[in-house]
Amino acid sequence: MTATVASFPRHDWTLAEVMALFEQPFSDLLFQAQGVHRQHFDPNRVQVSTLLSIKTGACPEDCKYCPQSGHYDTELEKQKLMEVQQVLEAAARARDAGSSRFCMGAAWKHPSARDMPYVLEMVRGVKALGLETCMTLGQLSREQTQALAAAGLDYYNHNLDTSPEFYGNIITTRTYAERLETLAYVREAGMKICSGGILGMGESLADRAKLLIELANLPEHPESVPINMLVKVRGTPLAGAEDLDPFDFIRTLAVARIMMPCSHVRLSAGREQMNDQMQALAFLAGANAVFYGEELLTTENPEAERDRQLFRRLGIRPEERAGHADEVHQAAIEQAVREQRDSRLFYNAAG
Ligand code: SAM
Ligand code: DTB
Ligand code: SF4
Repeated sequence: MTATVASFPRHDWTLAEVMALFEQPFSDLLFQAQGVHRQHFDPNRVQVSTLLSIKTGACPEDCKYCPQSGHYDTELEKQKLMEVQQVLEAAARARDAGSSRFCMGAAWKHPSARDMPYVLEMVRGVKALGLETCMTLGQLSREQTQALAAAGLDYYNHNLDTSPEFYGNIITTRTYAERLETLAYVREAGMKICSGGILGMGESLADRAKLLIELANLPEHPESVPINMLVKVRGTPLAGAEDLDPFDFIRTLAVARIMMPCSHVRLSAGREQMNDQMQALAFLAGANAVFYGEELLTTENPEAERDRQLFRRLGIRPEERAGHADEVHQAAIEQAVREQRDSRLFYNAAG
């Protein structure tokens, strides 16, 4: 028997309730999650974002999963902050390939005052291309957050990664409280939040439940909830982590969908290691966003062609860009034309 859970946004989830969701038989859980999903979304639309690493490697943080941490020898090619023009060229390519959002990531503990003007220029430029903008730059001060919002940044990605209890096993150079503070600044500045975590780092089922509770019990749910499957990178302390049971990964997507019914749940890192059947199950569990393009930040993502074929075989269409209510009418019309062209382009190459 499937427990009845109201599918409106709640912020008072208890551990017992969430554990009960996880412990349901797999089919009951997926049925419930798909029911919630259909109350709030077109089940055959998936939001597509493209990632770009704008500053790569040599990060002072010691996140045990991350190929970009300067604490581990991962044979990664380091790269200084990219030129603004190069970033805009990559964004234009992502737009023409059918992405609606461009996410720029930097391997920083926090942005420096010297780098901020370039970062703000990137936001303005990507926005002017008609794309939604997202950045993930580490910890932000209140002033930096306000400046990013003023430049037109739509989303800030800042993951909680795991439960507060397990956090210290994975990262020792920053605290959970600091992560929450940055998220609060992002909200205060009126931006949308992208925050989620990683599965497969040796955490328990209760840790997964507690991560989702942290996210769902925020004053407002993050608009985007990335659920990453650990990509095991040689040289990182988690390179030899035990494989995650694929059904446990799918269960977590389903529970996230039920707990945050109006959020986009993003099937994030790890898709390259998943077969098509597993990705189809992820969409059935309520995942409705992915990263699109051959590379995540530094590791592989499925080839664009493989994704186009998968979407076609499953009858999935990419979500169109959100309309900008504050833009003039003419700009809205031009955007609609571009969107039509972009979604055609997304399929054309698949023939
Ligand atoms: N430095 C910034 C920060 O940590 O907030 C932004 C970039 S960081 C690479 C963005 C996110 O990528 C991390 O929070 C983590 O969830 C995810 N990530 C990094 N390495 C990963 C890996 N090997 N497997 C899965 N997810 C990973
Ligand atoms: C998120 O949660 N996953 C993305 C994005 N936010 C920035 C990053 C995944 C990184 C995977 C490892 C890499 O490619 O370096
Ligand atoms: Fe640095 Fe972010 Fe990687 Fe942590 S996850 S080491 S903060 S780039």
